[in-house]
Amino acid sequence: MRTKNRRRLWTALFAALLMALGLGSPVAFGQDAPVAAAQQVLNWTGSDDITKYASAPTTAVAGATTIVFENSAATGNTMGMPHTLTFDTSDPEYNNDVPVNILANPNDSEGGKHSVEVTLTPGRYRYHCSIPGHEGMQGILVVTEGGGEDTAAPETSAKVEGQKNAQGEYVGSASVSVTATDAGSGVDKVEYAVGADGAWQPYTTAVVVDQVGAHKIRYRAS
Ligand SMILES: [Cu+2]
Repeated sequence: MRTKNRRRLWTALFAALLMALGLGSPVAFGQDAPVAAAQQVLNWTGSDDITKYASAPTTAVAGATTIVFENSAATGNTMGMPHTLTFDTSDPEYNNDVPVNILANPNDSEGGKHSVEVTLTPGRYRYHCSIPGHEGMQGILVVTEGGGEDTAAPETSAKVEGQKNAQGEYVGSASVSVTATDAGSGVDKVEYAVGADGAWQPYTTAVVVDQVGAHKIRYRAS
């Protein structure tokens, strides 16, 4: 079983910008570390039926994946019958790079629930139950490209514009513009939030702040 963990492709960059209107402190901002998306989990289940899996995924995206196969009373197996989740690694028509072969029985040491870590690649995988007489338990899993190999967060920056007084404070109003670029897969979206706990909103145009006081504008891009 391969256990190589490829980091998922979606990354985000968070940053915050502090600005002062009328009274307050000078502009400052900081950045948090990129955040990786949760790993993909695929679930198969077995029951008393020897003609098909009780449930099985049909599609997935390429990359690090947890495969879970449960064959227990909870998934409809009341007879203590074993099943396997076996990926075909011999037919050249399908991907053969993930040698999953899980035998699960409601009465085994795991209570019939097993999981393995794999790395899926784009293409089609054929899986089946290898117990004699269970040939009907089979299917195809279609794996698509997971959005490229871009693991670098976008470059983001923010700029405050407006008229300032002698103390460096903005007078009347200030306009905050955010830019984001990404040399890899490109920028998916740019968002901003007003205040330390304001809701994230899509960024489309410069944000105008016209309330007196110190303001924190957060921004991020993925
Ligand atoms: Cu079976």
